[in-house]
Amino acid sequence: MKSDTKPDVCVVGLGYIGLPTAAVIARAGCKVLGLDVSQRVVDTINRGEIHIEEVDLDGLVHGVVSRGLLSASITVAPADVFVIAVPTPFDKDHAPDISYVLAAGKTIAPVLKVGDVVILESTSPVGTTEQLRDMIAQMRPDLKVPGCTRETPDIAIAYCPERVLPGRILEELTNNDRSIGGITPRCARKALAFYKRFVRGECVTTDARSAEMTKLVENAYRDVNIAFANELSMVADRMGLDVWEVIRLANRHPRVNILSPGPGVGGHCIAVDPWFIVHGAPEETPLIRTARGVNDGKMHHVIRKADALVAAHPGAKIACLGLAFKANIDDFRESPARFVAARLARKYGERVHIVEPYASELPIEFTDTGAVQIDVDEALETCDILIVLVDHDVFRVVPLAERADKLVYDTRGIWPDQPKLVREEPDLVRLAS
Ligand code: SAJ
Repeated sequence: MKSDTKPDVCVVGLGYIGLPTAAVIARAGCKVLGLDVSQRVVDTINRGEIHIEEVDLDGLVHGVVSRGLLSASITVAPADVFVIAVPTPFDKDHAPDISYVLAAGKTIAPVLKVGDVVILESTSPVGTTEQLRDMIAQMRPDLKVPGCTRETPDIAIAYCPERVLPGRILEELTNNDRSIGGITPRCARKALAFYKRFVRGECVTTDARSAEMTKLVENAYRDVNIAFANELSMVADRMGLDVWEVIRLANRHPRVNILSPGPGVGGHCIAVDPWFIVHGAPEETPLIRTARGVNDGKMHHVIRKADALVAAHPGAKIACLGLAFKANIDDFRESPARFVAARLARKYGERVHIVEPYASELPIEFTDTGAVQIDVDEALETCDILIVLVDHDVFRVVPLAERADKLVYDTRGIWPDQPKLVREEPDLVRLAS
């Protein structure tokens, strides 16, 4: 890669991370080719449109596509820097599946040339970047690859995890600090020079394995801390206490900062990544494993409590507020709210009403349940019981006067002034236990 000119970049995988990343790199003036296996995705992007929702992404993609800086294809082409941002799911035994990463490596290997930089961004179990390197070495015996040669390698390979928060991706892609782990220090320096083109946050170099573990640790840390909050909420239910009040007071201690309980942990990162650590060191991870169990268990606790509440009020009209996996986004993947609402819809049918301002229609599992989608105003006018599953701002701002006579099960603690909360019905807590 010539240091004086802007590198041509190929981003493999145009999903929630790959597409915003490609767009931000293009905005920095690099010519970017986005690769995806879906022709539909490729066509959408080449029209200057997007297939995912993210704040301000539509305008950015439209701009860089129309300026000729970003294009998409299902066929690889030579570039100077390759950024791999493909999914790394796990199987039914929670074992990580890195086949998409290796498939991406297989795709780019034939076009690699001397001077190229390959960067893996996908959340990956420790050792994946080395496996990617081994695969490239196998496919391209003509290239000297880092860690496998005593001479100066022909290419650089590094791991640099994304750490952006859905809903704030564009801002965080630019402003967050980055950990850049090279297979060798030289690889890290090459990748660093690339990230410096579009990242304003600090870029810290390390080795590839440490960077892989860092990403997993960040999400496991959050999972464990959310589990603590969720466990407290179940203890508080048992004791008839308001967990929000207890947390508010405890957080006044200068060294205590308890997170917020909710209906469980959703999304595709925090509920997944801790398993990569557990899988790598099963004997040494009782805490991380237990936290996963607590957070999954919290969803079932909410289901039992909501079910007991609805069953105890025959004829009452129920509104489930929210389906998204967290506040103010339209992402419904792995969402505990969606799961809880669907369970109620299947059991109680037309008594159940779903309020989700970020969904134009209800997800497939609500079909034929009898449950219907209504807006928040109609819910406030017509429903007797409100079950708050997501802390969308549009719910948070509902004034007390409009909900004072409702029976509320608030799993997110958005209405601390609510007079009739479910926790005040001790029989329900007993039923839910
Ligand atoms: N949640 C709670 N209580 C809280 C905080 C979150 O119940 O106090 C729930 C949310 O409602 C949601 C889930 O946890 O269901 C996850 O939400 P989140 O906002 O904690 O995280 P994600 O999944 O949107 O993004 C995370 C972020 N990781 C960390 O904060 C350590 C993000 O920076 C990562 O880039 C992203 O995972 C990822 O891609 O790995």
